This record gives sequence, structure tokens and C-alpha cells, in this order.
Amino acid sequence: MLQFITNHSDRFTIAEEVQMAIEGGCRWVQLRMKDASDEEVRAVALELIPMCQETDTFLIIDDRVELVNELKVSGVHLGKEDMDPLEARELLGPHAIIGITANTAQDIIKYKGKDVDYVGLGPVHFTTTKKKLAPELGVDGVRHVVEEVRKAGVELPIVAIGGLTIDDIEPLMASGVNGVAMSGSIINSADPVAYTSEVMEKLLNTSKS
Ligand code: TZP
Ligand code: MG
Repeated sequence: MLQFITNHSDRFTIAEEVQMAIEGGCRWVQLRMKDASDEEVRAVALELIPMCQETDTFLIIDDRVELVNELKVSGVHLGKEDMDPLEARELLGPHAIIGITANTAQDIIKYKGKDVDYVGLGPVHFTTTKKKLAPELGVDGVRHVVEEVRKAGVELPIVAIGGLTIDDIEPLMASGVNGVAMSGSIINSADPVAYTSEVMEKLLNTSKS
């Protein structure tokens, strides 16, 4: 499972980024435009919606629950300072994908039995894509968090995030995570379509199912 996260690029528009990720086989996109207005995010989302519908690609939006509700996209990703995910569930209904950010095992365990769909756990490595970064976990840190939350009986899917490249996939999947989220390594690669398909291939070869 790969979640592609959009980011500003001097080479591509966001629609081009998403087009390339989809062409490379990714079927889960997070539209993340941290410093943009709702109007700007709405305009880009309206470009992405048909692309995602035509390819059965899940489209989630970072932070903006109202926009998710208005545009009826697949769901929302919520950080610790965003709307409470259970409040978002009330607003968006049972079918929306609701993801949350976690930096520690405790961040995940507190959602045991709660109606959220996945956890983005990180940052694994340093990254310039996100400001106000929590301490880096490293692959070992991720393994420890996964062990602790599984021991606590939490079965939520965990997606590792933060500075990831194709070389992180094998060790991370071996650490027990269910997927990875990537932004910069795809967008800044020489050929984002080819890079995405290599990532998808690697995920397929390392998945346990
Ligand atoms: N949350 C933690 S790290 C990060 C987010 C949104 C950025 C991921 O982007 P990159 O470029 O793959 O490090
Ligand atoms: Mg947020």
C-alpha cells in the first residue's frame, strides 16, 4: 500500500504529480497543500477528482474536513492539531477514510477501538516536506512502536512516513508496517512514473499477503 502525498514542486503542477503517481500504479493520493487557501485546494481537488474516479484511486485531503464533506472525496488525513477524528467521523459518515498522524505508540494506542481507518506513523527520517517535525523514529523506532501497539491489541493499519525512498521499503515492511507514504522521493525523482512503479513493485514483493 502506497499513499502518494502531493507537495509543491517547481517542475510539476499538483495535477501532473498525481497523474504520474497514478500512471505508476499508485491508487491512494493525499492532497496536501499546507499553506494554500480553501479556494486553492478546492480548485486542485476538482482537477484530481475525475482522474481519481476514472482509475479507482482513493483521494483524501489533508486537514480540511469541510472540503472533504463538500467535495465527497474518499476521506481526510488529520494531524494532532486538526479536528478530532471522531468529530470528523460524525460529519463525514461511516464510509469516509479517516487517517491520523502518530509519532509514538501512545498516540496510536489511544485510538484503540475507535472508528479511524489508518495511522500515519513518523517521521521515519528527516524531511523538508513537513515543518515542525517530531523526532525521527528510524526504522528501529518504527519496529518498536509497531510491536508495542500490536501487543496492546491495536490492529489499525500503520503507514510509515517521512523522508522515505524505495530503499526503505524492505526494512520498513519487515518491521511490520502495512504501507508507506511518500512525497519528495517520487516528485523529485528523474522519472516519477517509473519511480512509482518501482515502489509499487517492491511493495508487492515484500507484502506478507
Ligand atoms: N508527515 C510526516 S513526514 C511528512 C508528513 C506529511 C512528509 C512526507 O513527505 P516526504 O517528502 O516523503 O518526506
Ligand atoms: Mg494537519
